[in-house]
Amino acid sequence: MNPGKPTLRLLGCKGCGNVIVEAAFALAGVPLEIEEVDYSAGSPTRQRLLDANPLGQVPTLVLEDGSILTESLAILHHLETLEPSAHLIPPPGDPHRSAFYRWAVFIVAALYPTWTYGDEPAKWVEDTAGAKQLRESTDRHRQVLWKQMEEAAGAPWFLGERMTAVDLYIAVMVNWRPGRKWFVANTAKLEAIAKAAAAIPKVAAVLERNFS
Ligand SMILES: N[C@@H](CCC(=O)N[C@@H](CS)C(=O)NCC(=O)O)C(=O)O
Repeated sequence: MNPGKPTLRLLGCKGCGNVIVEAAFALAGVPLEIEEVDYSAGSPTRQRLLDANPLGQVPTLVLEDGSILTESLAILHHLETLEPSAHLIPPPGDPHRSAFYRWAVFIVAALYPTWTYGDEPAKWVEDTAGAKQLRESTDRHRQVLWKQMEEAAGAPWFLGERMTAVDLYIAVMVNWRPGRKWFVANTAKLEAIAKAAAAIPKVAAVLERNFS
């Protein structure tokens, strides 16, 4: 294999969850080709995404042999297998491993769905007033969850001395609703983690490409 040639292809869109994966790959020094897709109904690239991932979500990773890996945390695990020196997941025996799993799963299983169901509520609730309520309730619930994370956050990184993939989720997700000003006002520790991650040049380049 030519180490300079990207063999993995990430389907994603600007500013979406794939940014977490892009930042992790950049830190690990594993080449990745990005294919821009738009998951919205009616978009010309939606069918391409559905063919790869019937859930129609990004990130979706196409592996060297054409097989598909979905779910950001599963993709981060795969990266750790490819490049264990990335150290974005505490290895077996590390005292922070259980806390890593607790909070990484909290992010993907509790926090992430607040956007999944709140971003386009009309997809899930036909009635306009109900859709508005779903948007508002998921927005409210997300703030409760972020405050729970703030309570648990360490310094300088979420789990203490060593940066992990949890910090990358934070660095990307602070750019989504409720928006950066809310984090500055309400979650000083998470804001500091996001800033610290964004100060790492390889992460900064990915964030810049996606959020500027
Ligand atoms: N559990 C998934 C969530 C992925 C997700 O919800 N991605 C959003 C974009 S940030 C998406 O594709 N939304 C479109 C949809 O759910 O239809 C993960 O962790 O990768």
